[in-house]
Amino acid sequence: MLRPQDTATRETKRLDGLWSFRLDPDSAGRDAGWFRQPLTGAREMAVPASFNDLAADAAVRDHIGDVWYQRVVRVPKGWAGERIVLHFESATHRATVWVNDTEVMSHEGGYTPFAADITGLAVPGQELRVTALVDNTLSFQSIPPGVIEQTPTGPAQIYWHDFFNFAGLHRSVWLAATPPAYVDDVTVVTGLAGRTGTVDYTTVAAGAESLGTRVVLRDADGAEVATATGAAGHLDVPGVTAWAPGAPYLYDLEVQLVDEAGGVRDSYHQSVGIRTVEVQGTQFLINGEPFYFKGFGMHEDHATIGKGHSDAHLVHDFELLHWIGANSFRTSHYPYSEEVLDYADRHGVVLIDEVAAVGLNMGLGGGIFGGQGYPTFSPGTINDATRQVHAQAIRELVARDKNHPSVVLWSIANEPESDTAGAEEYFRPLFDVARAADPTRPVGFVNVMLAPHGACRVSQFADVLMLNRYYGWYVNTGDLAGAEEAWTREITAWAGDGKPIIITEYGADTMSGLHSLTPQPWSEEYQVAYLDMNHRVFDACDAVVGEQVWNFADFATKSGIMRVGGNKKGVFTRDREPKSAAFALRRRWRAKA
Ligand code: BDP
Repeated sequence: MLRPQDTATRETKRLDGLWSFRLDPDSAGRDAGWFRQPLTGAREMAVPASFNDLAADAAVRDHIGDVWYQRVVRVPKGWAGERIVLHFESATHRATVWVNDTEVMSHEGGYTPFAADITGLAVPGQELRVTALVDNTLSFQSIPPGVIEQTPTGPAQIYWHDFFNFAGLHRSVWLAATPPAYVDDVTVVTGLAGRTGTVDYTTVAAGAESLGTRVVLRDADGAEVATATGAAGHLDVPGVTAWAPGAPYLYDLEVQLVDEAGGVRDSYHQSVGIRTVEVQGTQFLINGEPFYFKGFGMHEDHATIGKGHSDAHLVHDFELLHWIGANSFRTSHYPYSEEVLDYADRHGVVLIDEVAAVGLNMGLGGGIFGGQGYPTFSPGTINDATRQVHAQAIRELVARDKNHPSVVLWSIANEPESDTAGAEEYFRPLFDVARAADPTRPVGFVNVMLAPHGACRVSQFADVLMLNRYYGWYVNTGDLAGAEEAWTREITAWAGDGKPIIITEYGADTMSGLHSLTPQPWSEEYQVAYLDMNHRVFDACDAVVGEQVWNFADFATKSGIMRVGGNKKGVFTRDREPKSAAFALRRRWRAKA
C-alpha cells in the first residue's frame, strides 16, 4: 500500500478538519447501525488529534472502548473512471470503517495505515458518508498489550507502558484517486561502490497486465540520471551524491506504467536516499563510516492534541533537535507519522524505527514499579495469538517505512521481559519476521535493566545492543559515584559481546525551575550531573556507538505516585522550554563527532 500522492495521474483530497464524534461506552452503535445515518448526539472533533484532551470532560479523557467519527465528503467530479481509495494513516488502536451503509475495512494496530478500494461506492460529484468506529482498548492480544479489569465502579484499563493511552484519528485521512491500472508498491535498496551509487528497485502493479513498467531516476535538480524498464531492475548512478546524516541528498524515482504507444498510464514518485548501513564488529557504519547516535527517545506528545500529528510541532521539534546538536532519535514507542519520516529523510536525521511493542513486561508498570501479578508470557496473557499480532505489526512497519533512508535500524520491542525461556521462545521467530521483511537493515530490541548482561536471553538475536539504564535514578538514586561504578561494570560486560551498543534511554526526572546547590534528584543541576556521569561511562567504552537521552521532552502519562503531571525526564518541558540539561547537551553534542 502506497501513501496517497498527487502526480500527473493521481489526485488526493485530505479529509482532515472537523468530524462528528460520539462516545459509545456500551458498544451499542454497531448493532444499532450508527453508520447508517448522521451520528445523533454528536459533538465536533478535530482530525488529526487525540480526542482525549479536546473536551473539558473526564468522561472523554478517560473513555474506554468505542468512539465514532463521521463526516460527509463530496467525491471530486473529475474522478470518473478512476480507482477511488479511502486511506487512513492510522486509527488508535483499531477501527472499522463504513462508506454509507457498507463496511469497507477493519484494521488492528494504532500506528500504521490501512486503505480500501471504494470505487464501487463513490460516485464522482456526489457525497458519501464516511464513518469510523475506533476502539482504544488494550488487551493481552494487542500491541501494545493491556487488560481491562472490572472494578466496583466500572472497567479500568491497565497497561504497562509509561505514556498516556491517547487515542483517536491521529493522522490524516485521505480520499485518493489512481488510474484503474496502478502502481501498488515500490521497494528500493541502495548501495555504494566508490563514486557509483546503485538502486535496486522492485515494483508491484495491479490491473496492469497489458502495461509495461518504466522507472526514471532524477537528481535533486530534476535532471535524469538513470532509467530502466521492467517491474524490477538495477540502476547505476555514476558520480553519486550519497544521503548521509546531516547531509541529506534525495533523488526522485518515478515509477511509470506505460502502454504500447508509450503513454504514461500511472506515475508514482518515490524519493530515494542512496546510502548503506552495516554493522561491523562493534561499529555501526553508515556509508562505510562509523556513526555515533546523538539524540533522544521521543514521543508524539503535545498539550491539547495528544498524539495528533501537527506540522507546526514537527518543524519546531526538528529545529530543537538541530539546535541541540542531535543527529538521531528513536521513534519510541510506536511508528511515528509518515510526515516525521519524510522530514527526517529531507533533513538528514537518523532514525531507530520502533514497533508499538511496549509494556510486554508485567514486572514493570509506569516506569520501574507496579506489576499487577500477571505472568508476562503464558497461554492466558501474552501468547501465540499476541505474537501473530506483533509479527503483523512488524511487517506493516517495514512495509510502510522500508524506503526511508533515515531509518537505519528496526527496534521490534521496548523493554520486554527478556530473561525467561518464554521470552526467548516468543522473540526468536519475531527476529526472523523482521529479517525476512527487510534483509538490508540491522534488527534489535531495547533491553530493560531487569535483564542485565548474563540474564538477558533475547539479545543473542540482535545485531545491535540497545540498552535502557537508569543508574543514578531508579537505582543508586542520588548516588552518582555508586551509579558510575555499577554502570561501568555492567557496560563492560555487554561490550564483551562484541556488538555495537546504543544507550537508548538514560535520564532523570527533573522539575523545570527546581534548583539545588548540591545536585539533588529532581533538580536541574542533578539532571546535568547525571548526564555527565553517564557520558563518562560511555566515553570510556569503545563499543558504545550512541547515546539517546530519555526523553526529548516531558510527556503525559497515566497518573501515579511516580509521575508528577506526567513524566518529567524531558530535556525540554512539554511546551519545549529548555531545562539546564539542554545547554549542557548542546555543548557536548556540538563538539562531539
Ligand atoms: C522505561 C521506558 C520508558 C519510560 C522510562 C521511565 O522505556 O517508556 O518512560 O523508562 O521510567 O521504563 O521514565
